[in-house]
Amino acid sequence: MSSLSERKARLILHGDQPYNAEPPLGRLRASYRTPAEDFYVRSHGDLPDLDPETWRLTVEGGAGVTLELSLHDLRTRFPEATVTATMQCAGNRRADMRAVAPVSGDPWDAGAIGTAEWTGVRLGDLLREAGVADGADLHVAFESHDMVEGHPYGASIPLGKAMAPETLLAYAMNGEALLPEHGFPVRAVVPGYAGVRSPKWLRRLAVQDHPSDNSIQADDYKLYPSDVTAETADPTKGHTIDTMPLNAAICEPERGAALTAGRNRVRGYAVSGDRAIVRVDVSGNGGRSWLQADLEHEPDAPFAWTFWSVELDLPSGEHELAVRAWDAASQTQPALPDDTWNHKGYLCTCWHRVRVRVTG
Ligand SMILES: Nc1nc2c(c(=O)[nH]1)N[C@H]1C(S)=C(S)[C@@H](COP(=O)(O)O)O[C@H]1N2
Ligand SMILES: [Mo]
Repeated sequence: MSSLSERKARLILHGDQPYNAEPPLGRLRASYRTPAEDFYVRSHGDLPDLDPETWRLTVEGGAGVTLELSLHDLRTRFPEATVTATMQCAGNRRADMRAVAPVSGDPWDAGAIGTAEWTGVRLGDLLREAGVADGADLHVAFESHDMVEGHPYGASIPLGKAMAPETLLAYAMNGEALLPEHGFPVRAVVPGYAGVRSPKWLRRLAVQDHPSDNSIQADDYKLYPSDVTAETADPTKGHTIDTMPLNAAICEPERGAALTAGRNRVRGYAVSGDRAIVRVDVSGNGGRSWLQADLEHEPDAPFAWTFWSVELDLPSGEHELAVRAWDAASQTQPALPDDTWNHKGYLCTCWHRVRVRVTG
């Protein structure tokens, strides 16, 4: 395994402590499954250094049942499950929103996203073993080993999503043990939900009748209307970001690229929390006209992104390329970052626009 500092050097760094970084978009688009060392890292606190031999997961289930599981227990007491799914930060593409008006948080480009083959155990299998029944109006609250402003990281998901077959406690990513920055030895993977609900470095989980009261769950990752400010935000009124909305990005060419007149290939990704991508439109003139891209999607991976590509015939001059996707509910994306601007800069889903200069 490469060292953490070697891996950091591969990525575009937003912060060192906490460590936050994303890959260049061309590299992100190079493989459908993102290699672990090219996968964005979003951390709120320290990167815990955990010993897999002594690591234990405490599970507080229904009816007073408490399980204490080692990594060996997870691997041997439950069937192994593998899911190819996209993980995406709610702040992906925040930089575009920041161009409208100031927002808090790191200025992520379109690289706070990645897709991996996650292997572990189904959270539902473990919860059933802990005496939890399907269907009740309950929540699964996770607690992690990293410390965020003096408290352990914590978040929760509704029990229904915890019981869904796609939701895992993962110990491997693309067939290898998790890297330390991606949650070694065990993290949650909640496909279709914002990355914040997939806690890394798990320590404990509990079934309870209310969402986690950890500030990550209770205060952060809420969607507000555009007239709400940091001073007026009331977290009890903000919408909790769970399922991710429809989004798409151009990965190649990169912003400001110098191209040669004629046919140029444009490539990117499209993604929707829990719906299929049915169409991707690409424009070479800022959205005045559109061509349909070819789509590439892995079969049997409903929670993974769609790769797309199209050839545009570009004359000399300055052009604005744009992309918008359509999902299985026939919905598409807003045109401008202004349309959904919020002071936290979450869920920037407007048409992704890339200016290029074409000569010759
Ligand atoms: N324990 C813990 N889990 C966490 C986080 C964190 O800071 N601590 N960040 C969350 C957020 S906001 C995202 S987007 C994803 C990012 O996962 P990755 O760093 O493996 O890409 O992890 C989530 N799980
Ligand atoms: Mo995130």
